[in-house]
Parts: sequence; structure tokens; C-alpha cells
Amino acid sequence: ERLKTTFEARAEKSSNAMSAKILRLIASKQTTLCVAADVSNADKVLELANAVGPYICIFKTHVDALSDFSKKFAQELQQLAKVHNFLIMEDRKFGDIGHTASLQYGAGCFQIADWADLVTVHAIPGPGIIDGLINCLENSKSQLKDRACFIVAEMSSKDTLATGSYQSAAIKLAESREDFVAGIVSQSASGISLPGLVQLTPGVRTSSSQNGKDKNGTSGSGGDGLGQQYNSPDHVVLERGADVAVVGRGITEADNPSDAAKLYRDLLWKAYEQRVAV
Ligand code: 5FU
Repeated sequence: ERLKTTFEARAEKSSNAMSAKILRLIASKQTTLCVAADVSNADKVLELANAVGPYICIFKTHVDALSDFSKKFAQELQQLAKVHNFLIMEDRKFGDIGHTASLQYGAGCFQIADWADLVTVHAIPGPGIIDGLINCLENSKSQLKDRACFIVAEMSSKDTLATGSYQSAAIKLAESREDFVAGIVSQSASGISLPGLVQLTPGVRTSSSQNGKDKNGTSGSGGDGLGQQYNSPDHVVLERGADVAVVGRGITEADNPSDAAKLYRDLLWKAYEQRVAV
């Protein structure tokens, strides 16, 4: 079944060019690690990208949290992505009607469609939001085959409202729109059937990297006191079906982010090998 299949074999079965690209990149670079760059300025993002670049498949940004976003920053990040061979995901979590999302994707001060290979999208507006983003690309210099979105079906935060029928409907939406959907942001694989879709799972941290920070006693490795809930690398890959695991503060707050990224990469890859072993 899907979770027992290797990334190479799943790439062959993918009907979305970007999901096939992600799966092949993961397989050749042997890393399922995505680093979340939740830092406050452009230089820090670039420094982090350069430090963790060799160990990641996806570098995830929140550019609206930067004090000094610029076009030059976006170009430099793209350059690092080329050098280290990773993809850029802007975790924008679009959530409006298609027309508005189209403007937010292509225009404004961030012009996300120009530089982000991947973006995240809430399912709440329904399929119109996907049509909106595709529509934006039709009028942009970026091509549809080089862009894709991930649908947020389930969140890592405590008492999330994205559960039950919402979650299954979000997965259904993703599975029906492989023309632009490369994956699903989720805490579990339940309900996901298409082999090409990539499951991205945030809320990952080893308990040893928490440095005595608030542990709220959730399954696995605690939380951050603001609703985030963590699970260990092993747990998300083996019990929750994560293909790509998102690690933010577990790496950004480490004394040496590069060493920490390598460590997470190794733990995650070992767990993946265990998952596909017969
Ligand atoms: F969709 C989601 C989700 O359900 N949980 C998340 O934590 C996204 N995230 C993102 O992953 C969040 O916006 C952060 O960028 C990152 C987690 O960072 P952490 O420092 O590892 O908690």
C-alpha cells in the first residue's frame, strides 16, 4: 500500500509534475526533512537556508513575518535552492475566494508565485481557491508545471477545528485536483489514497531538543505553550504516515542548526527505511 511504497515508485505513479519532482528529489538526496524558517529577518533566513540546505528537501518560509522582505531576498533564496537542491514552500495558507487568493498569490508586496515552488492552501473556500491560484499562473511568468500547492487537511495545534468531515473533505479535494495539488498537510495518513500525494507533517521535535521548555504532556514530545504539539521523528513517520516532516524551532533554536538538521535528516530517513522495509 501507499506507505509501504518507496518514494521512487510513488514518483512514477504521480499525476502531478511537482509531486513527482519532490518524490524524486527526496529519493536522490535521501532526505525527507523540511525546515521551517520562522525567523525574523531576511539575512537570518538566508543564513539558515545555507546552513541546512544540504540536508533538506523543502525550505518553508513565512515571508509575511519578515521585517525586511525584498525581491532581492527572494532571488537570493532561489539561488540557494539551486545550489543546495531544495524546493521553496511559502506557508501562506491561502484561505479566501479564488479571485482574492489569485491577487494575493501573484501581486502585492510578496509576489509569491514568482519565487515559491510550493504554497499551502486551506480547504475552507472549496475548489475555487485552486482555480484562483491556477488562474494567477496563467497570467504570470511562472508556469503551472513548476508550481503546486499543498492542502491543509489537519493541523498540529491543540483543539484544531480541522477534524472529522472537514478533514476528509479536504483530502477529497486534494485527491480530485492533482492538476495543482502536490500534497496534503496532515497529522495522519488516514483517508489519503493516491500514491503521488505527499504528506507533509509539522509539529516534529525530539524531546532532547526542547531544553526544558514547556512540555504539555501530549503524545510524543510536548508542545510550546501556544498550542503547538510535537511528536518525535519516528512517531510521525511510522505511526502518522509523514512523508516530509517539518521541523522549525527544533533546528532554528539549536546551537548548531546545520548539525541539528543533519541529525533530524538521519532520524527521519532511518524511520522511512524502516517503514518501507518488507
Ligand atoms: F499547517 C501547519 C500546522 O498544522 N502546524 C504547523 O506547525 C503548519 N505549521 C507550521 O510548521 C508553522 O507555521 C511553523 O512554521 C512550523 C512549525 O514550527 P515549529 O517551530 O517546529 O513548531
